[in-house]
Amino acid sequence: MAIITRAIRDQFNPAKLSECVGQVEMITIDETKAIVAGAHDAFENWKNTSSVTRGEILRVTADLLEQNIDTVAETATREMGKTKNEMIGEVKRGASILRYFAQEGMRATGEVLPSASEMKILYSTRVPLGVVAAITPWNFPVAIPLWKIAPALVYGNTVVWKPSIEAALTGQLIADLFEQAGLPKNVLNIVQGRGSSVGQVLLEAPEVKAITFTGSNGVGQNILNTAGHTNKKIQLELGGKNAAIILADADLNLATKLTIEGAMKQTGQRCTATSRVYIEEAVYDKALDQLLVEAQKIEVGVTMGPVSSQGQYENILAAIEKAKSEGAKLVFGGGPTKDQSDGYFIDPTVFTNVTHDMAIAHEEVFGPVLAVIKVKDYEEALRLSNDSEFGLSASIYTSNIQKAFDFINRSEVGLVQVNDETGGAEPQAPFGGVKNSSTGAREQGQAAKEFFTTMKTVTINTK
Ligand code: UN1
Repeated sequence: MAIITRAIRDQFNPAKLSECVGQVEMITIDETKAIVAGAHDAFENWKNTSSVTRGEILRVTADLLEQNIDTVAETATREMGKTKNEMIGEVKRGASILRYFAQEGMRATGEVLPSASEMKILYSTRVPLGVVAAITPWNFPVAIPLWKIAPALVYGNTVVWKPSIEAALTGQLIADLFEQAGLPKNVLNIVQGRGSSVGQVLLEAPEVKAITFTGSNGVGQNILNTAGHTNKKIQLELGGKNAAIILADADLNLATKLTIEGAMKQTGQRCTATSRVYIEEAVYDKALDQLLVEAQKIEVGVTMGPVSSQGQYENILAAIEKAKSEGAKLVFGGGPTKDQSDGYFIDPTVFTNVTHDMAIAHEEVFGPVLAVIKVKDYEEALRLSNDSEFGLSASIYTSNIQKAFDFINRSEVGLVQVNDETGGAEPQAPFGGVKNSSTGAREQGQAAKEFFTTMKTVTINTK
């Protein structure tokens, strides 16, 4: 028997770098290929299993997830740094995603259509694709995997899942829960390893019929370069540079509270995070004061966790330095948290005097950094907010219903919020963006079936 040597990775706590929280065994390229082949073999049986039964397994997984909420949340907190409170919220979200898609197993899969011929019965139905590769990030180690895996499974696909190596221990717990819930062997397969090796196998494998990915634009581009010319379906959820607009007639308490929350929640590590705010000049000074009061309330190490890794830490600090060197004015935070030197802690950071050409106004930071920009009026705010390569999410804070509807119509994003923060996603609602933020069908809600199934049209001649 061949001896397999697997690389071992030590996982460290980003809040306390001396603490090793576990080890991850990385699988080899050959093992990955064998797993993909196994998922391909398992497809036939799974596809022919009643969707009601498939849904029931998701429901049981939801129950198990809730029973294990503390372990899952704690593991994620220790390996990627999100606070325990944020993780508890995310695990609950994970359970509701599973429950929503469990119900899909009982919903209609098509339509009966009239035919031009009296003799014919015509209907459409949805069928699964085959093996789906799910490649997921560390920033939502439970919710994002589940909002890909749950619809993939309930619609009858088998899945090979590569979680980010930075959330590998949490990934293993989730995969184990599906197994405990009774998912047949090889239907969901977790593969632990680097994108450049294990991930690449998934992109190239002929058995893989669809790739769903959430992460950086760079990796998204590699997926398109590798698989874009094949007939694999591709769904990419990438970056954002989400804007909030605060108009003079806004409820400033609400607007400033939610803008800081939108920017700093999860240490700014959400593709939906608020990263620039345009404030009408009539209320600029007052709104800025209130933003800073809100920022002051954040307790780094308590209500705001560290950033997830050394790479994140260095990139965010470099973006802060660049903003300073380009002439933005630092009015809050601006570097590592002084008394928290044993982890990757960065102070919530706010810049003013930001001009549209500065990197901080248009490049994604993926950290706790907010750019504040004064505008003459709504039209200027709308124009600047739309002038971005990204188009994921945007917020407007106003009490003027015409302006709110105008913004709903004219903002170039996939998710638009009125008097609410830029982030958040409910399982029953479609999620995704336009421009460089997303490629392919929307995630979640009824939109998920666009990606995870294909249609079959059936004609029966009764004559
Ligand atoms: C949220 O805002 O709660 O990676 C969800 C991300 C997004 C999900 C955001 N795909 O941050």
